Amino acid sequence: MSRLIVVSNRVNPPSGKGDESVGGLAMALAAALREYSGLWFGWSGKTTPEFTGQLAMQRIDGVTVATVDLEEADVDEYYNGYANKTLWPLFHYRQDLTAYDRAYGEGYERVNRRFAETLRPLIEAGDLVWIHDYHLIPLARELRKLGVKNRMGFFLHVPWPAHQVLTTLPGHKQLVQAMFDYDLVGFHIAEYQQAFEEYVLNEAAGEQIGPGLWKAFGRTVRVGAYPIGIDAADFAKLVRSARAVRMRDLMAACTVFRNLIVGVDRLDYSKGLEERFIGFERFLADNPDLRREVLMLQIAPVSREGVEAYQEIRARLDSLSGRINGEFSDIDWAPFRYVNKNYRRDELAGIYRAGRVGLVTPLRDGMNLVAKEYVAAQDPDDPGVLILSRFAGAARQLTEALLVNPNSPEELAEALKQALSMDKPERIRRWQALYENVQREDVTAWRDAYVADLEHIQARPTKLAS
Ligand code: GDG
Repeated sequence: MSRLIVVSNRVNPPSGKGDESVGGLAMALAAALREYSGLWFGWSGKTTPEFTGQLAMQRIDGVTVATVDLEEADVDEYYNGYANKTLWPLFHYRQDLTAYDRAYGEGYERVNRRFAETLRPLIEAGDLVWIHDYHLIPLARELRKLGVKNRMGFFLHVPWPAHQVLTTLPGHKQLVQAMFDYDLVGFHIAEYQQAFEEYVLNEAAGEQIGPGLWKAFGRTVRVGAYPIGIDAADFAKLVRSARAVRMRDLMAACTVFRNLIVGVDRLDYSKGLEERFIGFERFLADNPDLRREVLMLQIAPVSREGVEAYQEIRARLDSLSGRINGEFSDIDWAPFRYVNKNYRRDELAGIYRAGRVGLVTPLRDGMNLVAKEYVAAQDPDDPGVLILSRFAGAARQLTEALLVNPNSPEELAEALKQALSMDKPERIRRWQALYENVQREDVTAWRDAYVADLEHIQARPTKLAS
């Protein structure tokens, strides 16, 4: 088995002490690396007055991690800038929030160069290099410039947008060209892969030269869909843990004679939180008879606070949650609990289990692991109902959820009503189909499928005559 080097912007394997960072990528990579004698490289999350390329190496929970500090300008232009103010909103179809600032693009290129120079000495012959997400698209190109011939793969955790959207980005061609320095490019679902292929056909005069094999810019790259999953076995253990059971009991005590509707999301505009709150408000307005029978709990730990759009959405959610409780609460009862705290994973498992309804309604989401965690946490004899946005990648797999358009308050309100009145046999039937998928297509299956494909690519494609 080749050694695996995983690269992502942030390197944060769970410490095992319950103080995990929030985010799907960290969860998935930690699980993926556990079985490989490998290395995880990325930014430490810290800044230094001047970039030195000094590596900090440590072992965390069985994983060797190597991190490097960045300059403040790097964080502004690369992380907060090009990654989170340009590519993140654009790839989630939020052109209204996309900053097209040349300095951000320059910072992005600079940091990818710096990462390449720092990582280069750690790469040995035969290593597989697996680079993750939109922060690091040009990293293979920079490593190739430094003479790295190893097999290198890229996996995109967010959606790949339609080519009409991508072409609004100045420098889009350069970005896509950089993907041809990889041997394998992976997406969550076929829809994103097809959007990439359409770009290659329409904008790069590329051609398909075999199944999943594309030629453009004088190079070839293999592309494929690899739907990410959760560590289902680990989650099953978490649900049985003492903390999870206590949390479930606590939630049950808070909802005597009431049904719990639960949402858990990083506080991000892509997650459809405003639309979800408005949908719940509509449900309360349309169903006076059911109102007192529900409690909605939304957990939304804050993220990316250095980006204005996140400060703005936080303020809007504060005001919306206040409005809903102000409008519908009684002296002995309030319909909505909105919490910005970060919970331990075992506690989250207990909260999911207590939820009669899991409300997962992003406007766009590469995959969405919360939907899968909610399913994994349910009681097989009395499971809750998953309401899922059709615009989450997970909707392609979790087809027995109640699939909704998250932009429609009416659809959300109707789905809530349907979920709350669903009889037990139907809940069990739907849940069994969902759980079968969550177990089968788990994080191990994802990692194994991707790494096997990368390993089977013989050598780096040579430059073709175009
Ligand atoms: C990106 C893509 C794709 C949430 N609150 C707490 C907490 N979380 C954990 C959840 C889940 C993770 O964060 C969120 O994962 P998602 O997949 O839902 O979303 P993103 O962070 O946006 O992830 C996404 C993913 O990458 C993987 O490819 O699915 O589409 O956007 O695991 O449980 N964890 C803890 N406390 C919290 O309060 N400990």
